[in-house]
Amino acid sequence: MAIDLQDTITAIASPPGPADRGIVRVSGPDTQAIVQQLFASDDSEQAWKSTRLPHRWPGSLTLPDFCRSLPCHLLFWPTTRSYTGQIMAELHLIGSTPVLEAVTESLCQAGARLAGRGEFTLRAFLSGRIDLLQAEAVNEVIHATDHEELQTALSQLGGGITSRLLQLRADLVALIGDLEAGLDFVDEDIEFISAEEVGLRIQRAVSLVSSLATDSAESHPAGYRRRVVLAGQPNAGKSTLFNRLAGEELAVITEVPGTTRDFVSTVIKRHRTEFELIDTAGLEEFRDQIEQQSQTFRQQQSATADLLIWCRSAALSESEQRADESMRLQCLRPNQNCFTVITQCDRSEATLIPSEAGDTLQISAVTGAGTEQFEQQLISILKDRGQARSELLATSSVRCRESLRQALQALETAAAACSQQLGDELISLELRTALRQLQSILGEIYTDDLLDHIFSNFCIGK
Ligand SMILES: Nc1nc2c(ncn2[C@@H]2O[C@H](COP(=O)(O)OP(=O)(O)OP(=O)(O)O)[C@@H](O)[C@H]2O)c(=O)[nH]1
Ligand SMILES: [Mg+2]
Repeated sequence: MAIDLQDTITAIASPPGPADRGIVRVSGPDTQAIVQQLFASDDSEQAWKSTRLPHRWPGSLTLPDFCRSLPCHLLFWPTTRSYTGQIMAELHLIGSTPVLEAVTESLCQAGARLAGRGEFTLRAFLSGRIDLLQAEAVNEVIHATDHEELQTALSQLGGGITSRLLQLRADLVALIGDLEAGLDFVDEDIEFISAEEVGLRIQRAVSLVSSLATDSAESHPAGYRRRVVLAGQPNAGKSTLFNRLAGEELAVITEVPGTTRDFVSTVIKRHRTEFELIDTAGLEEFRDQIEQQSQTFRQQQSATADLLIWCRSAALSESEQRADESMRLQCLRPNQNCFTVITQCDRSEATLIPSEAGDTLQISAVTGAGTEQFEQQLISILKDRGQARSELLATSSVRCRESLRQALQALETAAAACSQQLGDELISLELRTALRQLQSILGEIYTDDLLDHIFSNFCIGK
């Protein structure tokens, strides 16, 4: 995208189709010179041309191909204190598509250029009126499909998350300053800030970034169906449980360990909650190419699960249970949602424990014992996850996910360096990495390709 802020741009800013009122927007240094070729205000002095304050001016538009002038209100921002950070005008007139098209055409003949997608908001961003998170929110406010989405978009547009990130950025800059000032006096044993305070300030940063990182990792576009993956050792009873939940015999079940090779998936609907349930091969060492492929499938499905159900057979001995627990941990990705279910409980002497006892439930997919409780728990976990309102919009989450992860990693390394007294130089280096990631989240560091990607999803006129 070639970015030229010296061009004066114009576009229809109201939705397509007939309406009582339509809006044509103009922004750029020649706005006044261009608009005055078409517009005359009702006052004989044409005061709008000399004012320094934004104002609404009633008047009329004269277009070359129209025999009569059109009633029109001009909203004029004569300085850079406008949405785009440039001189800006809006012509509010009758919402007829041919009229609005004729107005933009005449404005182009008078020296403007047709704006590209999102170019007004792009200018707002480039002039520093809004940051990238707010720019993304503009589009989401327009396209919000429900109240929840609108609330998140409005809060992000209003700078809710931005102000917290700016505060964090300021804290990091100050902390780096304190640490690096001390480096110059290291021989004289002058300490600008105590190690305890450094640790506390890093922890504050970790807690904000880690909650945003979790938020963004779990954020999905509207209509996303969550994925629940059954995992565990061979013969743990995964496929039996899968078939019970599916209500039909979809997966092959045998007493031979390693029966499931490909993964099997089905969509389950319960109490207005819909999710995808996936049965995978048991976790084990592979001995041939087929097993290797099954393990790859299993690993891919587990890694992308929103919720992992770890199936552990009640028939395992205590030491086998401990080994099974380390396999579960090996299978989980960091911060992944998981709960363990003790399967085949009819094969063991153990008595059933009630669900309130934690996230470990005993069931038998053969007799049906505990399966109702299990389903209820599953649904309530999915509902909780679905209702947790994210602070970041899905589009921003996707863009910022990697930056948040790297920022968190750098902050955690800085915290560890601090507690192990590895030196201020190392801490400061990590904090600088975190700071760079924050800057790209806020859009202080960007590439033209990134801007192109974000603003190409906007409509023209916004
Ligand atoms: N008694 C009893 N047997 C069960 C139960 N669940 C599964 N089984 C039996 O355990 C064996 C293995 O069950 P599967 O469902 O195939 O186990 P899996 O975890 O899918 O096994 P792999 O596909 O090999 O990883 C079969 O013979 C099942 O009939 C249960 O709740 N009670
Ligand atoms: Mg199976």
